[in-house]
Amino acid sequence: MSGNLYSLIASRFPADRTAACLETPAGEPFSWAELERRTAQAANLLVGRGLRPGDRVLAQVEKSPAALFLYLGALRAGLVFVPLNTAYREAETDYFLENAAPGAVVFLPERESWFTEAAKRHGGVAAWTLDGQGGGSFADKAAKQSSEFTDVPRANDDLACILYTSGTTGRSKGAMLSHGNLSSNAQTLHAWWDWLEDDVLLHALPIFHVHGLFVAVHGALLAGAKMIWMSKWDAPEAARQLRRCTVFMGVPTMYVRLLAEPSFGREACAGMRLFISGSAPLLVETFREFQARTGHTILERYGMSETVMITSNACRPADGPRVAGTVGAALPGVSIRVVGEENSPRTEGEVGDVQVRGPNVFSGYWRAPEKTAQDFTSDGWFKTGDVGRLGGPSADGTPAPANYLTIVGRSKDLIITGGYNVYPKEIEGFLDEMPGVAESAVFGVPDPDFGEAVCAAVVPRAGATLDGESLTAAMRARIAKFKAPKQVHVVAELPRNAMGKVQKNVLRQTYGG
Ligand code: MCA
Ligand code: AMP
Repeated sequence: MSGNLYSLIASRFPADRTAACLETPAGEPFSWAELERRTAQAANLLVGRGLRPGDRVLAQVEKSPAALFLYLGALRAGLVFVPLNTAYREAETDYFLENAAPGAVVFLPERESWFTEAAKRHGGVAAWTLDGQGGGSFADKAAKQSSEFTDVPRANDDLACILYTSGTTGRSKGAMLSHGNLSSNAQTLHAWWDWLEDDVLLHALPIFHVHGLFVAVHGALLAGAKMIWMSKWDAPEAARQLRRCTVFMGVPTMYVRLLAEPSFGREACAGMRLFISGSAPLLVETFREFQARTGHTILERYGMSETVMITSNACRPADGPRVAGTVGAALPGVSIRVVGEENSPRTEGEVGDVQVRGPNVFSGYWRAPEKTAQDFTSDGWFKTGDVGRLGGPSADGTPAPANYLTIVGRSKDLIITGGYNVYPKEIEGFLDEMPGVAESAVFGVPDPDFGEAVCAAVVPRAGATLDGESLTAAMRARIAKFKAPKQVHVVAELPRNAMGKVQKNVLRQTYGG
């Protein structure tokens, strides 16, 4: 078998291809045979348009079974899949098109005129639409293709995906993930989380990030297990669907919202085996309330776009405990270390920078060798930008196991809102372009629903009058809404320290109440 991730996954499909691999919440099934056929048709269409192994396929599409088949079809054809958040607006998407230089784009029908024009501007790449119901020009053309396709052989190092992750310097960087990175992590998680063919995963996450596209999808497919495919998050619906599921993966906001459903409790979770949380810190209160309401202990794990999954609490009691407030131990085959100045090792319980090494770690940022070099140590460890400690006290005061990581903060200036990452530098760049703005500072404030909410302070230019509400509205029209500040405060000046650096902690204290 080649190193093509799809070939690995396909080698585990159940013998009965008439069984359902996906089902919509309303019960419409999609069989394993249909997955094989539709992914082959997608691959044939892409290859037929002249795309060659290594070419990029950029997709900004709603979540649907067809969107999943497009991703898997691109893998089969040896192409590099580049998924984009549907919330990104034109100003953001144009940069991704230019940077990724794709050979094909598949996009939301409502953006057709913009994409068609942009595709021409970026060198006349193949351009198709795909809507949330699985219709559009991509689907129409794919349906006419052969349903046979021989997977293109791939080596472990060959790229499978580029995931854009915002950068501290402003523009997003494309994390290059190989077939080997994704296959190794999928197999590790398969074993560590005890995936079974009988499992049924409630898939309620978006499929343009690591959590929904890799951790959830690869987990279920590699087990030959069925997914209930919710196209959009809806807490009451999720609570209903959980009754026929065994595994759920979500960001902390989803757990907070499930707990806000008065009828959600033990009955809804009676058949459940495993609840997993990640992408943002799970509050100890949420962990405890969930335990009390459902009898289930959430398993928290930690990862990044650049590394896929790094650590996890234990699934089986024989492997260890699930400790509130910690993200568990390094996964088998993955190494982590916590370091101080000049990468000097920290002792147990001491806080430092978290670094990672292993077959899961990406090879670098797309067309950005300097950024890649900055983020690796000379001895090959990737600097996560997260700050944490191994061992030390856990939330209930007892010592956490010595190999368990607790994330206590970040050295990178990053806001995580509802599981989405927002880099203040990028938002400050957009705010500074607004008429009348002299300078701005973007920071996160605590939010009961999203964990953190994006907030901004702006200083007007001399003689200009600014209004926070108008600026909030202007930002919502220009960039993805989850990135737009929920509040913009107009201030005479930004608080600065003696070195002239903006004191975001002061802003957080002032506006975080
Ligand atoms: C939606 N809104 C948000 C967010 N989501 N605002 C801030 N932060 C957010 N995350 C805004 C919308 O713009 C809208 O604004 C209003 O909230 C309601 O929008 P709606 O679409 O109804 O929201 P929702 O569908 O209920 O979405 C909330 C959500 C979603 C389910 C929590 O944000 C989500 O799916 N988050 C998961 C992200 C994820 O998959 N992260 C994994 C990254 P208005 O009403 O004003 O118009 S991978 C990763 O981080 C690593 C590798 C890892 O470890 O997994
Ligand atoms: P992304 O850039 O979207 O891949 O997000 C990666 C970042 O999400 C990590 O560097 C962490 O800061 C954060 N993250 C992911 N999982 C967790 C977790 N369980 N607890 C705290 N932070 C997390």
